[in-house]
Amino acid sequence: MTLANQEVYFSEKEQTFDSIILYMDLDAFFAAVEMRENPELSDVPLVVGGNPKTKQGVVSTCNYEARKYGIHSGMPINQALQLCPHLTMIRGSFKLYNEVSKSIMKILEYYSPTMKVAGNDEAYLDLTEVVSDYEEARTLAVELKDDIYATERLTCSIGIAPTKILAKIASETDKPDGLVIVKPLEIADFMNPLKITIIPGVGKKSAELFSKDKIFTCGDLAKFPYQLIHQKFGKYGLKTWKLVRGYNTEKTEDKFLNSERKSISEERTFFERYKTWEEMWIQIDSTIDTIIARMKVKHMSYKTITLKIRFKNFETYTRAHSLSSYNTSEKHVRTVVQKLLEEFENKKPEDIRLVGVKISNLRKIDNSQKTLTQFF
Ligand code: TTP
Ligand code: MG
Repeated sequence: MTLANQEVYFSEKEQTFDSIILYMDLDAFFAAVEMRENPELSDVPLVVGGNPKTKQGVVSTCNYEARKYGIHSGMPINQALQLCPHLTMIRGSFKLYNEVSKSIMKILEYYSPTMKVAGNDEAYLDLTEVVSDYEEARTLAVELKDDIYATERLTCSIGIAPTKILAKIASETDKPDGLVIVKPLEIADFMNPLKITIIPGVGKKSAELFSKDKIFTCGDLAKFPYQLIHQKFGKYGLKTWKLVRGYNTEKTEDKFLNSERKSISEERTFFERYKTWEEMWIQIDSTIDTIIARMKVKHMSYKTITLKIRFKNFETYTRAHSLSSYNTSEKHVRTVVQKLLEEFENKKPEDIRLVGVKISNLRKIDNSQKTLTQFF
């Protein structure tokens, strides 16, 4: 790529590439945990999710052996079985996944004080203040991978780049067990050959629309005249155009990475049907465990607790309760969530599709406060 070309990438006023962000995502998370627990499953195509008896439900995830048959997350189990009749199916050990997730996040915390948990098996670390260059970031990433493997016997894929989105994309280009680094001057060479669908938010429909203008790769879109983008594809097109050039379109990125978080939340979608409230509570309770663990790591106190509940017909309710003062009590979260759940007692737990719990109105607790609370 010529320097002139590269200059275009740096010309936008708001754009700087001086952060070093690491993104980590575990490989085939649920399936990898199952393979670790039962080594005889390692070489067979395996899916987690659905009901092995009725052959109903949806694939939560599958191992890389199953992916060779075209199986992927979200696929109905019966379709997966058509693609691979000798498929092994496992309902899933969600409590264990949750414990592993917590343990992984604890490991990550050690590598940077500024971290964003993005899901049960993925997180961003801001390494800007931690390493002096990309070579040091590579060394750190190798250590992190070794640490994760030594502790949990799981592999992960890591991307390192100047923005969150580039780091995520980088990690996706070499799975499983990959480590991809994209330095500022390499952004265009890295992005240009990638299919346009690598950009989050560009699905089949958008790809089809772009293809009418012979836009198939990120490079095709990057060189599309800026003036025509808005005219042809509107605001969405402009945003995607910026993304393929590696621009950081998330206005709050720097702020969120370097400032205190405003809320801690966790949502869980149930592919299983839990027939009793007791079974459902076990799931919600472990969601609360995750939130509390994250709150403790961040030394936060909270004031507001929110419950979100979605039924299979997609009816969604959010119910919040605010306490009169800041609190660090684990028990209070459980009691309030239980209280908020009472409204739904006459509904069938098996109809619940998603439950989310959030604590918000957060405040950092200082050391003098810590000794006064039942924090540790
Ligand atoms: P992902 O990181 O999307 O998938 P993965 O870790 O299984 O595979 P990859 O190697 O491609 O990263 O999701 C993490 C876990 O979240 C996954 O193991 C199972 C769960 N999950 C669901 O339950 N339903 C879903 O639709 C998806 C995408 C994930
Ligand atoms: Mg993953």
